[in-house]
Amino acid sequence: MTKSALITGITGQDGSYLAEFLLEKEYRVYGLRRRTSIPNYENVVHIKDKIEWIDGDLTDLSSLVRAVQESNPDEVYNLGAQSFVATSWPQPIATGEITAMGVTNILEAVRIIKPEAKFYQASSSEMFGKVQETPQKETTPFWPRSPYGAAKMYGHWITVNYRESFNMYACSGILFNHESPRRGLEFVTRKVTDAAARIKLGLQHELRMGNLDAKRDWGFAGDYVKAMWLMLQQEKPDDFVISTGETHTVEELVQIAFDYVDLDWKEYVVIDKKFVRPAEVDLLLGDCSKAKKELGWELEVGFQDLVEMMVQSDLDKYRGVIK
Ligand code: NDP
Ligand code: GDR
Repeated sequence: MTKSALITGITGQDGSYLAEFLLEKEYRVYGLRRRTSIPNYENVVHIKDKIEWIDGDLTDLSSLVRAVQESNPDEVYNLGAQSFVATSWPQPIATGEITAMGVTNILEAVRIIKPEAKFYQASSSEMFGKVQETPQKETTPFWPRSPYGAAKMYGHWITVNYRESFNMYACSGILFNHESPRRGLEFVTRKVTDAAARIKLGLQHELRMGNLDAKRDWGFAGDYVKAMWLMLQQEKPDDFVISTGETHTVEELVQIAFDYVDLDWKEYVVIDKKFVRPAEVDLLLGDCSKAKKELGWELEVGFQDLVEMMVQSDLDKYRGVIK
């Protein structure tokens, strides 16, 4: 029988890869889209006609109730969020309403309309925040360092609570940073790969950056959405860390991107306080052995290949524009 999935955040990076993955598995895919002044289908333009669109917003419970009614889903993936950490300081309340309370809204819609649907919550390694243990795993205590991290921590625990209180099949994936050519331009990987391509082509002359010493565990989004699906195919719901088990500094990221276009990054990168955060997460490094063992999840794309794939994609994009 054809399965149905409802995805919030389908226009974002992960939503687009997950929708592709589920369509290949012959799911009926419903996507929640919110009203924007200019429609944003860049990531899903190639599959737009295969998605059943439902208008709604994570801050509007009534729209979510209708979305669950209309889609009658077997699986619900809650990927929608105000997901940019830096914006969570100037917009802490909106971040809380969407990224924290939005999770309760969608859980309530599922509980009221279709409590037997399986539910995935997009939790984040940002919840670990201040380093207390490395590598970080499912049992590592949380100490979020931003309004975003605090909001995600609420979303994580409310998901666990709905599982324990209402016996719902609700899982939380604690995903470490994952990137792709579809990553938003403000996130550090895409900002760097886009700049390396533009500087190489003479379209930009410098790259203004914040903290180059921060360390992240960066994987490929295409690999990570498979883990989301796997979490909903198990006998019992549970929470899993998804990561590569490698950490790199922002400086290493910059170096690989500029090396790929044969440029010396030191000639172009300027440190600008504007991009330094009020509080930083210094080191993220995940231990995903539980996911490997219990889900059989495996990573396919490594860090260097990921950065080079992104620079190449940005070069191709601008070469197309220049033509
Ligand atoms: P993106 O920022 O690319 O996508 C966010 C999505 O959320 C967009 O589709 C956006 O819609 C939607 N959205 C924003 N506000 C609302 C709202 N009020 N109602 C409904 N939808 C809304 O994020 P990613 O794809 O990178 O991440 C997916 C999820 O995973 C997020 O929850 C993120 O916090 C989390 N996460 C991401 C990680 C990563 O490294 N990528 C790591 C760990 C967790 P629109 O297009 O209209 O803006
Ligand atoms: P992050 O991703 O905050 O880890 O959250 P981001 O790419 O924004 O930052 C990573 C690290 O790079 C440092 N940095 C800069 N970051 C940006 N954006 N711009 C800069 O100029 C810059 N210079 C240095 C940051 O200080 C930080 O240490 C991402 C998001 O996808 C979240 O939604 C997700 O939950 C987490 O990953 C896991």
